Amino acid sequence: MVTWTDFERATIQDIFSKIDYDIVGPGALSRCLIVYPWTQRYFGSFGNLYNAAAIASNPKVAAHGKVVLGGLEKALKNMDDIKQAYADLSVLHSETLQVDPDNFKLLADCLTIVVASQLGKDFTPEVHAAFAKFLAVVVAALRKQYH
Ligand code: HNI
Repeated sequence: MVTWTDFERATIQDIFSKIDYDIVGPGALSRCLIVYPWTQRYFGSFGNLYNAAAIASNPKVAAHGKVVLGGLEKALKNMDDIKQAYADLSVLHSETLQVDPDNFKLLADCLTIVVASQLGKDFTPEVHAAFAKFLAVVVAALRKQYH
């Protein structure tokens, strides 16, 4: 069971209230596909992922980036039991999509970079630590079905 301080709870809520989902979701997913090109293998139906420009302007990547953020919002709304909230997502990623779970951390790192660039000076070390903890719990919940 994960415990959250009041600061962490307030900070995570605050981050999500400040970020633009239409920028962060697509930005993080396209960054992940560009920087870690092996992650492209799961998105064979998304069409042209030939180079960075193609990935950044691919509408399916953008749409799926927003879906991923919708997934994070589910974690936000269920902070006291993210594992349970993510049970189906974990089964989907492990058994149906067969995503290598190491990739979750890579996408989480890309999300951190894009959120940091959105928040600017508000992304203090304390805010970074709270967001890193949130993403670590999300990644652990996604990995649950793999154990
Ligand atoms: Ni992921 C589908 C959330 C990491 C590959 N993913 C989803 C869906 C959500 C989601 C939500 C939609 C589920 C549904 O339709 O019911 N994915 C998340 C979250 C993370 C994550 C919150 C980590 C922060 N997914 C990853 C990673 C990969 C990945 C790292 C591959 C590298 N996900 C997929 C694929 C699909 C998917 C592939 C199906 C896409 C489609 O539409 O065909």
